[in-house]
Amino acid sequence: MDILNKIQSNTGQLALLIDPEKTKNEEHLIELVRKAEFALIDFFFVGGSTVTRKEIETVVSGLKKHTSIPVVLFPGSGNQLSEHADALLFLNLISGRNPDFLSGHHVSCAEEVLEMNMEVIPTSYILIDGGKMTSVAYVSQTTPIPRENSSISLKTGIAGYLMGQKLTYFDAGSGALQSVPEKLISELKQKIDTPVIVGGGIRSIEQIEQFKQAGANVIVIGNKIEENMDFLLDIASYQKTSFRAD
Ligand code: 1GP
Repeated sequence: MDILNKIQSNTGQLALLIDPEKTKNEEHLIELVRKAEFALIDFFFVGGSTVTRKEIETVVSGLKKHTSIPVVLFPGSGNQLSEHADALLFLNLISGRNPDFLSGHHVSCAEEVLEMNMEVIPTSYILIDGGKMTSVAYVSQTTPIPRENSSISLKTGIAGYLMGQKLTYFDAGSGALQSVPEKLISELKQKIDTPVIVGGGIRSIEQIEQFKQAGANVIVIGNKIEENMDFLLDIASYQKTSFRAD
């Protein structure tokens, strides 16, 4: 199954975000993979705001060597590519007005991406204020949408859909103090037929369950697992009980 189909196929799937700048060595990566497999993680996302191409290549190749969990590029710039990944989120940062993140990076890597023959998923990337300045807001030089203003967030999501994006990613930014409001996801899904990814500041099983109930297809967790890899064991127990309940 291709990656977009897999994303669309269910709600409450989990992605583990790996920022290659924070991956210590191969042993560390292998331990992460083993625990992620035990926790039935659905995807690895790889990317970061200031990661080099070499760092991306090293982590993607390492993952492909040690696991069959799909690896999806979540790039912070046009050079965060690896032909070994299974898919690329071709992010359009439509909550911002910085032309580099609307089309500039895309133009600079276009030929290379085409030649890679990889699944490319056009994605509306929408930043929502998460209570602090995040790296993604700083590096992209864009202003996130105010958290309480769901009307702007919804209109932005609908605009992305009308522009032909295949996926909507609401992100409060890595390390956000507050995650995206869950009701934004259910409200958007009532209006348009789009798969939704949500991330930024998700640090508990309760939040994961709330986002699943709201209809999020993929819930992304980065920081919490960087700080405490054993959170994957809590996820494993959650997965067992939630599968039993389904
Ligand atoms: C950030 O959505 C991701 O782009 C994940 O955020 O690191 O806060 O989990 P966290």
